[in-house]
Amino acid sequence: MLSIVVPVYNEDKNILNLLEHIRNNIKQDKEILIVYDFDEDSTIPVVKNNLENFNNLGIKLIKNDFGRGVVNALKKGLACSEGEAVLVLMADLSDDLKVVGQMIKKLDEGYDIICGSRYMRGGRQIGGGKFKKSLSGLAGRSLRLLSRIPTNDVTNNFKMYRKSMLDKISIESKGGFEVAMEITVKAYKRGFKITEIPSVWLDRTEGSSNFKIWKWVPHYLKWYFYCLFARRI
Ligand SMILES: Nc1nc2c(ncn2[C@@H]2O[C@H](COP(=O)(O)OP(=O)(O)O)[C@@H](O)[C@H]2O)c(=O)[nH]1
Ligand SMILES: [Mg+2]
Repeated sequence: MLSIVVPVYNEDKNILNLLEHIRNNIKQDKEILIVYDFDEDSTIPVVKNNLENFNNLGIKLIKNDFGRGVVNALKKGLACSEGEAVLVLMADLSDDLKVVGQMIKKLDEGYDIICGSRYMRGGRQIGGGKFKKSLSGLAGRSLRLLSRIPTNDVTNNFKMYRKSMLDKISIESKGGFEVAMEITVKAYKRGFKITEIPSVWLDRTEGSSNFKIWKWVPHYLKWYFYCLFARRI
């Protein structure tokens, strides 16, 4: 079974499109963990009122009780996943569901992390802040060259993880989306197999971004330097 983890913050305008998209593109046996921070989140009533339209998707609404913020929502979702593989997806339709089949194939070939990659040949990012895009592109490409980690896009959260590998990695991240980078660099240092698949990232058309670039840059830097200088174990 595939566990799909979707952190949500007031995604009432996007969530039904996402569920429709998942139904059309991911045929595998699955559960969808929609992780929200507080009971008033606008996503919740929309999901509840439409459950019968999506009754074979294994939808679970999960309250993040690890503390507010996307880092805790992601940790909660990963912890509650019951599948052999976990796919992290954003609710705002930014991720490229057409490549999920290829990701599963790579998992079957023995890879432990399959990174959706905007910064390899065939991958792209459309829209989104130019500064954030340049910074993550520079970080991803330079880290591959300098540390030989086998992905150009370590910061993308659109990744598939083998659950048995996740169970061996303790997550320390406290900022936000850097958790994907933490898991990937730690897995690399421990000798797990990592690969990437080109994917196209689209900026949201509904709702607004909650990405806190200045707050989170130091957290990303920590894992950047960890990847460069920590010993392989
Ligand atoms: N639970 C939870 N989800 C969040 C939070 N902030 C963002 N998200 C979700 O994370 C995903 C990506 O968020 P977004 O703000 O669009 O980030 P961006 O695409 O990098 O600009 C979406 O599914 C959001 O609903 C948060 O504080 N808590
Ligand atoms: Mg977004």
